[in-house]
Amino acid sequence: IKDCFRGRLIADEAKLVLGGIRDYATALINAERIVIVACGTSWHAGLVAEYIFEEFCRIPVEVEYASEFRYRNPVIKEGDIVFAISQSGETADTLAAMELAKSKGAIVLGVCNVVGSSISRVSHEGVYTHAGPEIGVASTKAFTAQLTVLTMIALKTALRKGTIAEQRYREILVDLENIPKKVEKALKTDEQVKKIAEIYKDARNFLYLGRGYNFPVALEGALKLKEISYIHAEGYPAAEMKHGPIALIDEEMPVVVIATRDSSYDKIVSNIQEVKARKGKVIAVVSEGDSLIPGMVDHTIEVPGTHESLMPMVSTIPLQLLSYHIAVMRGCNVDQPRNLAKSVTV
Ligand code: F1P
Repeated sequence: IKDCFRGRLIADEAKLVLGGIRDYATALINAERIVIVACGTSWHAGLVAEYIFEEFCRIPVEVEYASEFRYRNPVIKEGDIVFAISQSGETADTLAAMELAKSKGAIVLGVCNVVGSSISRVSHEGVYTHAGPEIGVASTKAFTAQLTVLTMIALKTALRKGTIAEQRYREILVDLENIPKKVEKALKTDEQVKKIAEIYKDARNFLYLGRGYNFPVALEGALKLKEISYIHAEGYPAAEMKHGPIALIDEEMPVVVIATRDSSYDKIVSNIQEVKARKGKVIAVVSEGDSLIPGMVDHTIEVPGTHESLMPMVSTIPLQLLSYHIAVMRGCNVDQPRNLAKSVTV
């Protein structure tokens, strides 16, 4: 284990933000760009990280499916920072992408859950998420833990770079410390989500929409439903709806809209109006106390508010619950979905 992450196993990441990547902290601060490689849910965590790194650190970020990156000839320069994110630490595509990046001179930093896994060994340095074992195949708490680690790395980097004011940094850190309580509260939507699941469990398709930080959440919500309920679901940036998916909307189509209070709130309200005008059934995830959206939609699920960059950790919870309940009601094995492996090692 010492060899994996250079002995910097960190027990409490909240206090030792860059504890796992100290040797490369300066390289990260000076990076001209960051590339993130991952698969599935971890790739969605990478998308959130893109927004966070770009907003706070002003470093350009590209997020690549490891399964594509490894088979093409990507432009990687000596000293580029490549983050590899993986729950299992064994995903073959992610490992191959890391090896490719390393062969081109990149600094490869791992974010993974399983101590001593292959990905931790291939990383130059990295951070363990310590989310505990995922019981099922579909990644859930690993997603939240990946976001926590990546947010802390981005915030600390931004502070050292001087791209975030100290006051703002501290405010977001306080919000981050309050996330566990908010996640607990979001989990209390369980009974309400179960009732919604009962209504839509036989739907053939679902659409998930989000903007900004909630766009990757829409993708993740759709993936969870596909993985464990075998219902076709598409996640889309809400603003892209008018460029195609709007044609799918009718009274048969449940549309899950992640519409928490953030800088794109007014725009997502317009998107909800567009869906309702076409008779789509809207299930909206909103911030506590929202008095506008509940009057416009078919179902609302309230979650506690937080800084918009941290919202994915909270807003993803009811979507995980929705997939879970629909899967159970359809008689699917939520822990071992058909055709899926916990570690995709081929
Ligand atoms: C990536 C992943 C998971 C998904 C399933 C298949 O795994 O796509 O996100 O839920 O388990 O593998 P990992 O690299 O994060 O372990």
